[in-house]
Amino acid sequence: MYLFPGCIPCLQMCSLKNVAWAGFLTLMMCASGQKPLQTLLVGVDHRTVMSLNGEWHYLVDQSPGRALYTANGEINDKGYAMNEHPNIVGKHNQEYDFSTAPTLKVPGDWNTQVPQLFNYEGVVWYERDFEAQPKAGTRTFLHIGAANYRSHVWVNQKRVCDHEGGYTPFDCEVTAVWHSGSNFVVIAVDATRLADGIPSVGIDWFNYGGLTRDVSLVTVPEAFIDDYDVHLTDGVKFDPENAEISGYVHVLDAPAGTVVTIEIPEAGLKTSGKTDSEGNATFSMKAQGLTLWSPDSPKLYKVHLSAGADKLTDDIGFRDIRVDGTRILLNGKPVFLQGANMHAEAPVRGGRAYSDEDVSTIFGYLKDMHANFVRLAHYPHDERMERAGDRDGIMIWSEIPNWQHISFDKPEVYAKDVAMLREMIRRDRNKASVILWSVSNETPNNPSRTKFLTDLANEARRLDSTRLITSAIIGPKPNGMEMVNDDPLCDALDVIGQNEYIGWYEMTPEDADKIHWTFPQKPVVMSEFGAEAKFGNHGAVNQRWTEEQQVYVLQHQLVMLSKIPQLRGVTPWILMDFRSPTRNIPRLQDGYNRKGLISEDGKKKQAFFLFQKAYSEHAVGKAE
Ligand code: GCB
Repeated sequence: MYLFPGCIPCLQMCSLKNVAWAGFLTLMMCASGQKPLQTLLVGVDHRTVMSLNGEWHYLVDQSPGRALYTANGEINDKGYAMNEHPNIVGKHNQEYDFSTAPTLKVPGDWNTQVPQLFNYEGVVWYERDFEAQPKAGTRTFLHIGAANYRSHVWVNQKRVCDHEGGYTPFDCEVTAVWHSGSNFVVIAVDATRLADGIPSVGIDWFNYGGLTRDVSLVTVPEAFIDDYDVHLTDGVKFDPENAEISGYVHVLDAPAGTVVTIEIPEAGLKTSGKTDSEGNATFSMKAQGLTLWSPDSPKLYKVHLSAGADKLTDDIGFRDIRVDGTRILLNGKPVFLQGANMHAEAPVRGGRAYSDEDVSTIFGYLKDMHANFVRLAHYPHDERMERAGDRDGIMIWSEIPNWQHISFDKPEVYAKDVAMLREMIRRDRNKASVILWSVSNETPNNPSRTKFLTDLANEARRLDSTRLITSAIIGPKPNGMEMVNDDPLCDALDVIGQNEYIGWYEMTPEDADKIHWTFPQKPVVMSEFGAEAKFGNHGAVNQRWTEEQQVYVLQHQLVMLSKIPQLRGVTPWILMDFRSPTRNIPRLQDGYNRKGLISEDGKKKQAFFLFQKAYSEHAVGKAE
């Protein structure tokens, strides 16, 4: 979500009448009077960019951001952002110097790079010099894949943007502030958890701070393609005989009537359209004989887009996903989702996942397990994950970090949520692998939360009608052996996600055999269940933290799951052990949530093989 200079107080000051995105933008304008930055470039990983990955100098701010925030909470533009250097002779001036400061690798969290910063959740200042040769007739954006949690960006001492949200990309225009020769960028990243943040302060994962994903400079023509949506038209029914590809190409700052072309040579398709006064060109074209994307055949087509001087080629798959009663249909065929949950943590290396290698290791585990699905908990992961899902045929659940307790009664928090939802959808709407947008995880069942998340689910549907909307629900409390999910949030969902920890946090493993579930008549994905075990810790099935007990709990879960007629997917919690500062049993947890089927250093526990076998035999549930 973009913030503008002066807009943090604005979030509290302004009255919010319309909480939709447009209203949010109005809100952002009201204090600063500035036009909000709306650019969020789609498909950056398919453009030629100048990478700014690598070593960045850094300074650690005194908590809670002494150099970043003024006494009244505004952003200090005259401090470290100036990137001045101390006088060694002569008049005393500054007492910092980026040029001789130590460096951090970008992308990367600071926690796993500098031992002293392991638990640091405050402000770190990053600085990097770069050479540039701006070309006339072009515009350039600094693209930041993700920075956790709030970021403030200056180029050559001018603030170019501010952003809140740790897991989605943003772009800051530098055209007016950079020049030929040597330039510098300073970014202050504040990882402080906020009561009104998303997520809020209490989380069961590690709050890695920093510039955690790729950073690059993207140069585009003056009018350029900033957003597009190319999908198989989702008509009232799936009808491959009359297949059609439709969508839009948005050309920012294009004069109305700019010609846009969309070409898919391998499918023999080409069409063109003209932008309207908003820069939007919609299109649709008949597309018979397409090879549709599916896990068995993850076919991607090269899609060439061009508009005026700008062009871009993306790899896009076409598929239809919909719900029919309690079934999930992929390309008209019932599908059962065999998956696992995953946090964005790098196998073996540890820390935030950001590289091709991290992603290929994770997808290697999923393939080895015979999974066709992954729930990317609890926030959008690196875009490489969706790209890998597209290539490898793994369907994806993508979620925004509405985790448990959020300030559901605050309109400004809703506005932030809509912005994050929009950023998530915008980045990944062209990825065939993404089949589910999740609006939340385990939120308390009360009227303000239900209204908030129902509105958000409807907003997601409005933004993207080609996917299914879900949420991971927690509760009900067992009534004897009866579990009745009557959460009103289910009304707003296409697919119900259900979390439960029978046999671990509640009841006994054997109780699971006797449990009877009742759900609204919709498809259900059992989105979390599990038990903790330390790899290599062995013992009896009633001995906590052993691999044997983890398997025992999961075996009983499988008995229970096989009796839920509308079960259409499972994602055990979790593929890999992950860091969580709330998990503090020495020698067993040591700061890790140990419900992984695989340890953080890549060792497969017995539970992994339980699922590997069950999934290879398609033994967990039925597609219809
Ligand atoms: C949950 C949460 C997840 C936790 C997990 C656990 O219900 O959704 O974020 O990590 O339980 O291990 O307790």
